[in-house]
Amino acid sequence: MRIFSGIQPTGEIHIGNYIGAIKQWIKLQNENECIYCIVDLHAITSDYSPEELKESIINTAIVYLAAGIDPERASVFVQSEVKEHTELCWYLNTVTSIGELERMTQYKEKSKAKKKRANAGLLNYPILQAADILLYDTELVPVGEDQKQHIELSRDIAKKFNKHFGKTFKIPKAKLPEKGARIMSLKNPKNKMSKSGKKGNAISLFDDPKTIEEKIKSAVTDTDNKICYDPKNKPAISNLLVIYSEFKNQTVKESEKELEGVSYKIFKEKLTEVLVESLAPFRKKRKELEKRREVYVEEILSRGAKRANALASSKIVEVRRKMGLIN
Ligand code: AQP
Repeated sequence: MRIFSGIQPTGEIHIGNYIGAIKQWIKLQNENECIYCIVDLHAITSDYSPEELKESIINTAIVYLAAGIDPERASVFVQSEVKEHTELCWYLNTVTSIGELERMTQYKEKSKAKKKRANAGLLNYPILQAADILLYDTELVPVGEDQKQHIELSRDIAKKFNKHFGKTFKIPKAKLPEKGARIMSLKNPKNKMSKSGKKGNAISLFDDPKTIEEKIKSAVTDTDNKICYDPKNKPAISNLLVIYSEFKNQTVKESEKELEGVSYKIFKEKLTEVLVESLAPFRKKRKELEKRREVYVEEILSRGAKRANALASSKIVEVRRKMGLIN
């Protein structure tokens, strides 16, 4: 199967991004044709510093590789290096209604924070995402739960285009992890763990042991001292329990059994230990990759872009032809 997914180079990648997206990517790369993109054109819809963007793009590539993406099995590339993404985005604009875009939760949340100053890119973001996905005849899109609505819209856009211009695009499906599709903030379990969230809300993939310990120590818990999975009544502990289970590679049921009768204090110590141990190889790998960023990492991105370009350029010819444009 053809798989496509991406992450924005907008900050420190956290364990929510890992559990929701990257962990799935790693599993899928063994038996599928995987394309993992660094979506820099999405990132520029938020406030950003042009001086820091390039650095952030390469850092995101390093995260992919350090976390376990194998460039021999998957193509890793930067979105803006394949121009067909923006070209297809324009074509798809013409089959997408403004009403559909205004209904998107992410747009509503992000534009609310901006009041009247929200840029048009924020509204059109899901069309570019649809272009990213449809350009590669993608069948599966491994993402966290927050992106489910955008993938639904990509499906609708593809169906509309196909109806109008004849069968052109595959209809992609979102793939969410069974558990951990929405890892919550350590500071407030009602909010999603996020790169742009409150300080201490997220654990970065490269946090050092001391930082992990401090963040887990100050993570909010629920009343009473029982460790069980009950997201409605015990959202904070349920969230920590999911994180614990994901890094121990065991089911939540198995974790509940293991932690029966254990206090919150001891649970937090155990969680810290598991995170420190699990994230240590990522820190080590990143250190090695940092030294090779100019040659090795950039070479991987350039190879990935070539491969993506080959697929994208033949698809865009088909799209232009179907739309009656001159090739
Ligand atoms: N808390 C989360 N739990 C599970 N999955 C998550 N994802 C994000 N947060 C969680 C998944 O990670 C992938 C990449 O996300 P993105 O870079 O496109 O941006 P995002 O969803 O907007 O992530 P952040 O961390 O919340 O960034 P900011 O703060 O910049 O908006 C996606 O598959 C997403 O579902």
